[in-house]
Amino acid sequence: MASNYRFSFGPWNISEGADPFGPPVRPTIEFGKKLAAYKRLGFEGVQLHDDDAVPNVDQKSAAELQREAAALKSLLEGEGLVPEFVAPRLWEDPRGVDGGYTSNDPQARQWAIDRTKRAIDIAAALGTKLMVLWLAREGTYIRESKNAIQAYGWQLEAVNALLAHHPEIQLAIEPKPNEPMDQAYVPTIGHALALAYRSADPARVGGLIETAHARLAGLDPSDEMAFALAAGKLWSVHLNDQNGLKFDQDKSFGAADLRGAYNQVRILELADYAGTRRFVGLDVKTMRTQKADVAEKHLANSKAIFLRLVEKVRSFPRQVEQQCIAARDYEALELAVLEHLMGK
Ligand code: 3MF
Ligand code: MG
Repeated sequence: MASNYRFSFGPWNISEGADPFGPPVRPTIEFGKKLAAYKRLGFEGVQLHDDDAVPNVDQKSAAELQREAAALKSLLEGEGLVPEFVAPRLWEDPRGVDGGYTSNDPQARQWAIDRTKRAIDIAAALGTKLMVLWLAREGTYIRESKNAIQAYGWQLEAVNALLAHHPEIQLAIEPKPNEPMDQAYVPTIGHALALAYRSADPARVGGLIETAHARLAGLDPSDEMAFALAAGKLWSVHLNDQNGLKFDQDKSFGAADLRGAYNQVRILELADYAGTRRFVGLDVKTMRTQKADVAEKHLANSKAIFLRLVEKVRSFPRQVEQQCIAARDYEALELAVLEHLMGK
């Protein structure tokens, strides 16, 4: 049965559209309406930024945070939904403009840590242990603007401060090599896990691999996943697709590289990722200029393609694979894979 995976997406995956050159093409949809889409589209998990969960996080008292997070928890329960993770949205605040944890400004660094502690409190109140850190602006536009050695030290100090804030919280670092920065400080899962093992509690620091981010780093997403899986540290994925080295496209899963998508599913199957009960997260956006009435299809389509690829992985003739590997006949293996994908 290919139905044992759990799927999630974030409210930002139903979006206004637009590109840097044009106006919005779809109306804003309020959070409550987006929540209603989850069950309709066959999703159980909700990925949340801290301010998706509690708007204006910085202005709220601890009691307000608790109350609003508790209200969201019951709203989600009412819809039969589970919060997968909370991620601090540092990159949209003016204080985070030059990075949070690695800003040259000590006040900005302190704000980033404090804000993330609030995000942790929200996660705890919602009943999830998973905190995702996409280190959006931790990096530089020009190398001369920061001392990168010092910045990596600050990044580690921030991770340790967050681990100390809550004894059970788990940090999944979502590496991305660029955008919004020219160069990010933690561009790959190798960097993320090196940081994890240098932290005060390596068991509580892992990773999340996004297909497009790995592609932007010139790496194979399935091998990035494998690196984390081998260490027991793949705590979520953001499946999507990316057509070459350009802006982060967040295309539907399999849309640009179907065989690459197959290989990501294959590696998740080899690791029995479904058995871990961790979510298969999507981080997909509909095409920028699509009209509102079709602007949810990318989510259902990505999930459907994933499940079709699970069937493809499970039905691949193992004997052929073994024979080809034993004979070191990779040409035959490649043809068998292509024919299998094309349905011969
Ligand atoms: C950017 C991303 C982000 C993260 C999200 C959760 C807006 O490229 O992928 O999506 O996934 O912030 O950490
Ligand atoms: Mg992502």
